[in-house]
Amino acid sequence: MKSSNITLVLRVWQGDITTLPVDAIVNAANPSLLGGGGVDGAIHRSAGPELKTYCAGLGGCETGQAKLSPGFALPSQYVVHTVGPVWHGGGQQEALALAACYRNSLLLADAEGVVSLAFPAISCGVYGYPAREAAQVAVNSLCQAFEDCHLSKQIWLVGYDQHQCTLWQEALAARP
Ligand code: AR6
Repeated sequence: MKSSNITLVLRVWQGDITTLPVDAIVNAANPSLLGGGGVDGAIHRSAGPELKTYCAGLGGCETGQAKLSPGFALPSQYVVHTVGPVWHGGGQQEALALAACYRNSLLLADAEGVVSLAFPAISCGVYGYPAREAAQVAVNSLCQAFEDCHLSKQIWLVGYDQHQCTLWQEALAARP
């Protein structure tokens, strides 16, 4: 049964997620898990080639799911790879898929003993999800999923730019 004295702290941080010395960072990957552009490219570059070799053995990842790897040369011990939905206008259950990314990433990290965890704005770059709506989905999903965690969490919501940080702050202010 869940202990009542575990705590959730959500904070916003601006910068390159690959520099954060947290237990785990989350990657906004694609279904191949073999790397790409955006934050995925940055994570693979910073982790080194061992990450791609390791990910090749993971068998890919479906949208909304999450898979774990070591961080290799990153300051973080782990990378949680998740695949966000491609935005098609909102009528293809994109919000459900995005919520699943945050939930499954958090629960996978919790099962591995992770306490400090950093998320980028999943799907808000190449995949085109409107960033304001995505931030609300993310914060709601994390707060709900924390109910099923066994360890306290310090979660960093990372914005690469100031605008994304403002959207994270607004979503936190409106959290349930
Ligand atoms: N640190 C923090 N945030 C970053 C960084 C970084 N180093 N680099 C970019 N962002 P995206 P997606 C932000 O496109 O939309 C890849 O090719 C960025 O400003 O990385 O989920 C994958 O392989 C944006 O707010 O991910 C997939 O094919 C957010 O990270 C596809 O892109 C997400 O942008 C996934 O697209």
